[in-house]
Amino acid sequence: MKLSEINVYKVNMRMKTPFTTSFGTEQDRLFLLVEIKDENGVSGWGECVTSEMPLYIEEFTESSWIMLNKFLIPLILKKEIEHPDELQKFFAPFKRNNLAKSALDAAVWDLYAKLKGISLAEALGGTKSSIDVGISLGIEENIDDLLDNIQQKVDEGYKRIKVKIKPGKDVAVVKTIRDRFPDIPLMVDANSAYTLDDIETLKELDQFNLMMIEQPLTAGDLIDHAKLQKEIKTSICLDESIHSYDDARKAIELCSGRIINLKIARVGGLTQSKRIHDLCEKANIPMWCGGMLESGVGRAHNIAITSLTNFTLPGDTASSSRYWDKDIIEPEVIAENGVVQVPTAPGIGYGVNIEEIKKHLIEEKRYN
Ligand code: OSB
Ligand code: MG
Repeated sequence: MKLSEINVYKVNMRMKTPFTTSFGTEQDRLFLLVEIKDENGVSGWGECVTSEMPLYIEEFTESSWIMLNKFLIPLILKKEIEHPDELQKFFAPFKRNNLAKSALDAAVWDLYAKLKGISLAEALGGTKSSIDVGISLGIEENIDDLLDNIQQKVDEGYKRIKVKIKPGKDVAVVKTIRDRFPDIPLMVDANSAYTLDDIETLKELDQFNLMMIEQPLTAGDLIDHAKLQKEIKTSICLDESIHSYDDARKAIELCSGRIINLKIARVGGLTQSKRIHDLCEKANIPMWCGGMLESGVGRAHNIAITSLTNFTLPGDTASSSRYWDKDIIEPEVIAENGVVQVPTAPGIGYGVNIEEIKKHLIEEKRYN
């Protein structure tokens, strides 16, 4: 396939409700979309899931915009390749910037599957025809609002509820949730807000029968996570700590946690996601697919990767309507009773609505 034309779109989409984590609140999603066309005009799509500010990860929308336009797109424009894995050798000299690399990788994978006439899930080696999903709920000022949110999502059938925590909004919040919902599959996500000095607080969470605690400590702290995991019964799940195959390998070797949240973008795309999937499968480390408040484009890629066998735990890929009044794909992603059907049409299996993208467009660049 020839990567004949590449378009990058900077868009701003407002979510229905603000989303609050230990690192901040976001409602306007300023992110990038990438479209790669072959010589016959067939399009593959990818999403660069950055935010306006580098709070979750060091990349942010303006940095990835520069990374893509100045460095990454010129490397691959007009190149003839056989398989998406070949992008790795082009990207290798440039350090990290995984969210930007992932957008191109994902678009090339979509294009590749479309040209083969198979679904992206099949191209990746996925075998599940449907995936189980949970939902991630932000921190609320008022605990009754959080309880109402949980009740609503439990009623909608989501397979597990994840709530965000931070120091001062942890043990008491989880206790209130457990008192009201004694049996729901429940987990918490700290987004790196704690240190080993907080070990007593983190131990207290053991009493609530949580499925896991996601990323309690700083991203680089694989050793401290291993120390913590020895002291608490609840399984640690790593999110921000895993940027590469080697991060996953080291985390497994050090016993820094028992579960991995895989985000396609954080590890630099689908080729790397598959490698990490296979590593975790061999090591008996269960996985699930995390979310970055994606539009339908990124959501479609998440569904495809989750069709692989070792994604044994429900992920964060909720319905489009949980985030958007109107998504940019057709049909929208729908979780029915916590189950999303994996599309069988070629590529991501959803149509991309250019007219809808135009409504949110801030800036675009075209290369051909
Ligand atoms: O830590 O998983 C996270 C959203 C933005 C940045 C980081 C995270 C999240 C979520 C939301 O938890 C997942 C989603 O619904 O897309
Ligand atoms: Mg997380």
